[in-house]
Amino acid sequence: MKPKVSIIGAGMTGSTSAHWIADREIADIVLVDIVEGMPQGKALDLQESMPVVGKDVTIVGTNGYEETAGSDIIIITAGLPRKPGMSRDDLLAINAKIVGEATEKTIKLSPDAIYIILTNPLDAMCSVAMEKGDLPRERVIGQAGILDSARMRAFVAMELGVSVENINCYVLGGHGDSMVPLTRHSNVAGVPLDKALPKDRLEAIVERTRKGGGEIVGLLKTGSAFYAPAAAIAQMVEAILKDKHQILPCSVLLDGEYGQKGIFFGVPARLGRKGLEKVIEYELNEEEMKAIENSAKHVAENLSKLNL
Ligand code: TXD
Repeated sequence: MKPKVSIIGAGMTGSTSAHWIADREIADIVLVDIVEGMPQGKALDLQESMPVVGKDVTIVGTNGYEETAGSDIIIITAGLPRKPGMSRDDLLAINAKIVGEATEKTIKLSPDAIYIILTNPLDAMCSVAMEKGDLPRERVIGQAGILDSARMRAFVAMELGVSVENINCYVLGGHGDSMVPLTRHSNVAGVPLDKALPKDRLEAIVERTRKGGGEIVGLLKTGSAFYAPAAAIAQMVEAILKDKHQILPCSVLLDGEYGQKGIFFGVPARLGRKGLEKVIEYELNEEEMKAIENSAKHVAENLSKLNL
């Protein structure tokens, strides 16, 4: 029997995650949404594409939760996305309610599931899921850092005309405009970014990375990014289900690492079959630590508004 992954919220990111996960042939998938017929329609359409791509995966769509029973992983994307002019934080109260309910309903039917959270504001929503599901730290992981790092990698690749596979970038911190792109730890085939690019070009790439989500929202006008966030989700799912012990930038609950405690925050995290295995701590200089503290302050402020 294949592992089972349930995705709560079958909108843009949810259904695209289903697509990327199905294409990796790593799990059967359940898509849940409150919109009648929509998850069923998307699941059936995706199921009908499987013969073409040659993948044996079952995809089910539903408006209820019964079908999610016994899931290995629950992915929560349910909630509202940003509209132009909105910050991720504007979504706080409404999405906290949605994520809280989705966690309470799913944990009853899948008591051992690992939760991957996508809904914004991301770091605060991870805290909501942990609290409502009474989950241990290992089993709640937020997706943000893979996306932010991938954006930076894409921009560097475009700038240098080099394969994306040669480019390693690490963006840490909260998933917001205060995120921390670590240029000193990022490199092109081993050459540090500050040696591979002129200072002004590197600064422009850092700035574009920080505003990367807003750039897409501004273009789409009716929603936010979905291909890249969903690809990131699929990478996390594979790292967990295949017990890869892969180090990926993810939002996890800190317990003293990077000088922070009690908040979900983007850090390099080693993922395996039990979820979070270890937080990797980089040696940071004073300037980088300051940027981390500033970003952590923002996440903590958001969290305090929720009264969890
Ligand atoms: O990197 C990241 N963390 C992010 C986060 C990248 C992209 C999107 N990010 C956030 O994910 C975004 O700001 C939103 O908070 C969520 C979902 O974004 P998406 O683009 O997928 O939004 P959609 O297309 O509107 O889909 C949301 C779906 C929609 O179909 C609703 O009907 C459904 O969520 N929804 C629910 N499903 C189940 N149960 C409940 N209660 C519910 N409420 C809404």
